[in-house]
Amino acid sequence: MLLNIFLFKGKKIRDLEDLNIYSYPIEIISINDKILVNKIIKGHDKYECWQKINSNQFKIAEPIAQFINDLNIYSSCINGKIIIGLIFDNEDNPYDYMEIFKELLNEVLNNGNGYSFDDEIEVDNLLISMFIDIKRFGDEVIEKPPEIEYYYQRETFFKIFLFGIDEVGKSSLVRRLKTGEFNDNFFTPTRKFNIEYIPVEEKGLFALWDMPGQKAFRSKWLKGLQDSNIILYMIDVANQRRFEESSNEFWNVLNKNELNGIPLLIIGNKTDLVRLSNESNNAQLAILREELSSFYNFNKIKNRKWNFLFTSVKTNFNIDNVIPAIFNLLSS
Ligand SMILES: Nc1nc2c(ncn2[C@@H]2O[C@H](COP(=O)(O)OP(=O)(O)OP(=O)(O)O)[C@@H](O)[C@H]2O)c(=O)[nH]1
Ligand SMILES: [Mg+2]
Repeated sequence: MLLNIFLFKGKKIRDLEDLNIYSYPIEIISINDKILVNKIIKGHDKYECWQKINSNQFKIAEPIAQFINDLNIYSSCINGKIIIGLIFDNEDNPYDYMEIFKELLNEVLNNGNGYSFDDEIEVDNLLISMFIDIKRFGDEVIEKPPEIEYYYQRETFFKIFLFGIDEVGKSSLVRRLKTGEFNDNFFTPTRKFNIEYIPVEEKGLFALWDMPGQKAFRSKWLKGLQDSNIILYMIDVANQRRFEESSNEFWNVLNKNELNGIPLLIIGNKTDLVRLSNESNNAQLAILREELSSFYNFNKIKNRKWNFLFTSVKTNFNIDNVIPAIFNLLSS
């Protein structure tokens, strides 16, 4: 399984004082690991990597495999200036990934659009999109954990894409579904794509993609959406101040043509924070539902099956209905 992707960049790659290291999704290699960094760079010494390049095309050297400090590293050198590498689980064979690694690099760098390594956002995007593509290739083509393989064979593997602005309760929902737990003080904004596998009895295996909701990460949502079987959009119904922002983000994504036809479940979470007098819960929720509907223009949702569900991850309200609601949409 792919664990990490990293990139070294500097005016002179061998000058560690001037070297920048980027990684995704976690920092495994730091500039302070001088010996490790040096060894990775030196690994490319013997090969064509450091030759001069005289063309506009990026030259991507054959990747080399190294095993350093217990890390299974597979890296390639680009134009003698940049090293991009993958870190795998120790038991993985990096050569299984040779073709896809080279192909993806070529696709991104030599597509005629003039890739710039000077633009940090481009570098970030390169790492994230390659990470996702290589990981997907690994999960789907090379090594499926037995459990996942079983579900693939039975064709009951579902990718569920969960998004929404920050702090609405997405990660809390995933944790609730996976472990049954909820922790009030568990406020840890998600910073990376979080993928949890949840087997659902007699139905199949859910791969729940829990997206980070903070502004800086929203441009990455579209990266993760590919191949989703259903999309889930979560709203914090108690936080009216952010309805407008949330509605804008909702429509930004829904308006993408490639998502036509993909079913949608909208989850109105944190009902426990909306003051409801117990006896008339249903009537009050119906009113709230109407308000949300007109605010978010739910009536404009076209080209897909969709549904709406109120929940409280905190009190467990309707949590048991989340998976049935998903299956209803998937199976009709
Ligand atoms: N009262 C109440 N609090 C909730 C509920 N669901 C989640 N929370 C709390 O809301 C906060 C944010 O929850 P998260 O699950 O981290 O939110 P998120 O949508 O994953 O946020 P990002 O990862 O930043 O996008 C946490 O403190 C949770 O405990 C709920 O139903 N009711
Ligand atoms: Mg989260």
